[in-house]
Amino acid sequence: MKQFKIVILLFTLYTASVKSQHLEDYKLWLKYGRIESKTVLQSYADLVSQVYFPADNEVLENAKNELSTALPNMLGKPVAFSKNLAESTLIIDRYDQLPNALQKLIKEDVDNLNDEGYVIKTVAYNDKNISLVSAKTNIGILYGTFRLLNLMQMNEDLAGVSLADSPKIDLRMLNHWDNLDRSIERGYAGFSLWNWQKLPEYIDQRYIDYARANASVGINATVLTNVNANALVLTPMYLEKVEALAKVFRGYGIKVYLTARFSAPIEIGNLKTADPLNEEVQKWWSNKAKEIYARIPDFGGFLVKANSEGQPGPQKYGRNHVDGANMMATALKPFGGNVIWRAFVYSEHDDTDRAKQAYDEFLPYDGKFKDNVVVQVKNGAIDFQPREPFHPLFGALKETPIAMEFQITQEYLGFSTHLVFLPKLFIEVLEADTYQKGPGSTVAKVVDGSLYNNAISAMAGVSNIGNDLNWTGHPFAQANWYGFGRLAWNPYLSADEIAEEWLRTTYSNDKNFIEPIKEMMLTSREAVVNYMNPLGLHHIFDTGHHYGPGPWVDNLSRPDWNPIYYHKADENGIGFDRTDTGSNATEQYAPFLEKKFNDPATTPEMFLLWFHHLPWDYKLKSGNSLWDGIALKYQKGVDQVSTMIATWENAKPFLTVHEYEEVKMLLQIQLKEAKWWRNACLLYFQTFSKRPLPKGVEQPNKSLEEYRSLKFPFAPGIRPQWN
Ligand code: BDP
Repeated sequence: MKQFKIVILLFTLYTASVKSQHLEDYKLWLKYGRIESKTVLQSYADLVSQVYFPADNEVLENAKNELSTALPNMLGKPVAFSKNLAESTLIIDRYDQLPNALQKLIKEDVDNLNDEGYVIKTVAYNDKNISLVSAKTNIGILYGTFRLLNLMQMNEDLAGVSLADSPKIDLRMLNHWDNLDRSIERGYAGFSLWNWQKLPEYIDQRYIDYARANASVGINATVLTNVNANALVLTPMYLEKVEALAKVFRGYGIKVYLTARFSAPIEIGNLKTADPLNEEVQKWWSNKAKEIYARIPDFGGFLVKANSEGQPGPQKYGRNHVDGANMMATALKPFGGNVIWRAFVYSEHDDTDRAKQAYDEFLPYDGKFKDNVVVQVKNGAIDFQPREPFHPLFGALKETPIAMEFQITQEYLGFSTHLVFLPKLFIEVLEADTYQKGPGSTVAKVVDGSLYNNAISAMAGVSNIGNDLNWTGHPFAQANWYGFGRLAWNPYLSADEIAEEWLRTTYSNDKNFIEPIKEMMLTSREAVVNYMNPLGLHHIFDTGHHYGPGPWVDNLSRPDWNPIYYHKADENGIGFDRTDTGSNATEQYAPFLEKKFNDPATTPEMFLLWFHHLPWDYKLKSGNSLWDGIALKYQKGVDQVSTMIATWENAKPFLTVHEYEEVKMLLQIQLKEAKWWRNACLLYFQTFSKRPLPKGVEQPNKSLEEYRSLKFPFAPGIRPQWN
């Protein structure tokens, strides 16, 4: 009997620990684990021995709560809050509240901050060193508090800290492609967080934790609904629910936006038209704005996908994007709201190269939008591929604020089963030089508004968040949410810094763990390019769901939905000729780049087949033929995943069983799928190249027919009914 009890006890303890390990995933990079180093612990204990933190509003209370939860976890004892500023060792307060003597000590730093920035500084005050977190605004204090905790999680030496930081981009937004039925278009981490049925009464703890996580990296806006929009979200029944979410998020400096379906006046307003020049329609939108702002005074505005992939828009009435966007902008203007108008357009009635269409359509509108309109452009001209040259509208639109749209959810990068560190991709685009105002006109400078002095700057990321226990499906996909937020705050950060911060706060501060795992993260993006879309290949994904390879697909209703449109493989060679002998998409870039991209010899090889159709025996820089080069890249991608597996195995001693196992299993899937990509693509392209696989490339173990016959009717994230 006694033995039996012990077994039960052990089992209970075991299941409890497994459960709590899973719950660790939920905490994201805000784990606040106990600090192990005795010296660090002591120095932090001194730092926080008495904390002055008056909190007289919700944002400050949230900051103070974060501190009250985090510090005891990290330091092992409760926080000693004090009302006595003079005796405190850590002072967290708004600048305008500080005594003059303290203000003087940080005046210069504070003067240089913008409204969301903060200062963290050690200063000599009353004959002793104290630490100060200050800002011009409450939200600055919240960001400063999160940063302090972040530095502590990384065991940074805070003794002489002097740091002043402000976000470089105004709107740092997540775009949720969440539907009202809680499915998520291109979502791979479960269902939508927004539980519409239980709202507005039931406030899920997840809403709060979502807001905390966002605020901790500076994300300050969220679009709750899918760009393929449903007008119902604009009806009173849903607005009441949106209001409840906005109330939670407000306390963390996050503004709510909604997607606005262009035909909403017809669908929910009983009007006969949605013509933007019709007075009734204009009045309807103005009233709608008024109704929303009555509930949500800090409502951010609308995100609109119009006349794109079947979505309604102004063109139905013979009007254009400017008419549509400005009509909504007029409605929102009195309340301070913005219109984020997407430029993701390409038409089935236009046989121009799809990569050219958005530029052709939007460039003539430059300078014509109202001042509360931002045009949102995807990072590349096609569609969130593993690698694309930057979208030519960046730098070309000179008088229109242009928002960067990245995709954090991995629609084209292995869903939530592949470990791919996306900041590498984001930074490659941000660092690209547009040359539109001479050398150094980087995409980052366009996006942060500094190149053309735009009044609003914005960066959006299509969210990878769902109701999976770990939020993002793959534990390492959390790093992509984190990294997006960090880059939206500061688009000049390096991938190395971001990976290191995330690893330290999520897993461990041990160098022996961090270095190899960081390396694994940093190479993971190139690996996925290699095993999916090497040398500039793109959009060769299987139909609809985009799960796995489908380079052979040629039967979709629109030519530009078919992979064969993009790779153009034939017996003579492979690639899309976008030079002056082909679609001439190169002319949309600044002359320096146009020239460079027109010549295969000066085109970076990573974009070779994006811009050129080349013979199979074209000689690459390595000396290999194009065919051999493609095959070797596919093999390299597979080998890189094998290396990732070995690296992860070596990290086992630093990980809990759960942490180790979950990523190990996912990496096995990634390896299987990398091989699938390699085999399927090479077998298919070989039908044109008619050449053997070069030495070093593994022979596929299945036939092309077997790969072609695979069907995935239930692949996740597939488009539901769009209406
Ligand atoms: C494509 C997605 C589709 C989105 C579209 C968009 O496949 O689900 O609706 O982008 O961004 O990549 O509007």
